[in-house]
Amino acid sequence: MNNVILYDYWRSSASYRVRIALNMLAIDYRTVAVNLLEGKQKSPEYLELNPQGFVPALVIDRQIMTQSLSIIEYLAELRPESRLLPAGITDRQHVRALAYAVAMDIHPICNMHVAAYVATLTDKADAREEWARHFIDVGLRKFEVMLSKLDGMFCFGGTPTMADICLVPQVYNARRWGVDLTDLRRIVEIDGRCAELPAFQAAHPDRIKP
Ligand SMILES: N[C@@H](CCC(=O)N[C@@H](CS)C(=O)NCC(=O)O)C(=O)O
Repeated sequence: MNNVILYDYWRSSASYRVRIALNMLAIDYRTVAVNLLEGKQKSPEYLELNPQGFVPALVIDRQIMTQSLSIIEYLAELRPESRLLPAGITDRQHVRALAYAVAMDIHPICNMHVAAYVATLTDKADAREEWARHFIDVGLRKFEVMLSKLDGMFCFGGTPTMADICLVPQVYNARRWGVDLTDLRRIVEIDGRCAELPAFQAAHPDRIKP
C-alpha cells in the first residue's frame, strides 16, 4: 500500500477507530484534517469523497472508502493475521456484536448533527450535553453486561479486536461528556489496557489535535 490518506477530525470517534486499526496494522498513512466545527465535512470537495458528509474517509491507492467499521473489516480481511477479527466464524460474530453495540447503537444518536438538532428543540441550555451523557451512560452499562459474559484481557480474548477499537473512542467521549464510569469496571480495565498499547496511544485525539 503506497498511498494511504485518512480524512479525519481529531475528536471524531469514527476517525479515531480507523487510526487505531491502521496503526495496529503498521500501515503508513497521512492525514488530511476535515474541521467539523467549521462544517468542512459538508463542503462540495469533501462530499465528493463521502456523500454522507461524515469523517472518516480513507483513500487507498485512489480507492475511496467510507464507514469506519466497513473500513476496519476490509483491513481485517486484508490482514487476517492482525486478529482485528478472530478466525472462528462464531467468535467473529461475537466481536461484531460488541463493536456494533457501540458503533450502531450508542455513537450515532450522540453524533454532532443529532445533538445539535436536539438543542434546537428545547430551551434547556445543556440539552446537548445531557442527551449525550444519558445515551452514552445507558449504552455503556449494557455493554458492561455484555462483557461480563466474556473472559479475557480485552473485549474478546487476549488481544485487541474491532470491539476494543470501537470501545476506546466511546470511553474517550464518555469522559469528555462527564459520564460516571465508576461502576463500569470491565470497561475501565480494558480501556486502561488498550491505553498501554502504542497503536492506541498514537491514535489518541490528544496526539492528533492541531
Ligand atoms: N457510521 C459512520 C459514522 C461517521 C460519523 O458519524 N462521523 C462523525 C464524526 S465521529 C461526523 O462526521 N459527524 C459530522 C456531523 O455530524 O455533521 C462511520 O462509522 O464512519
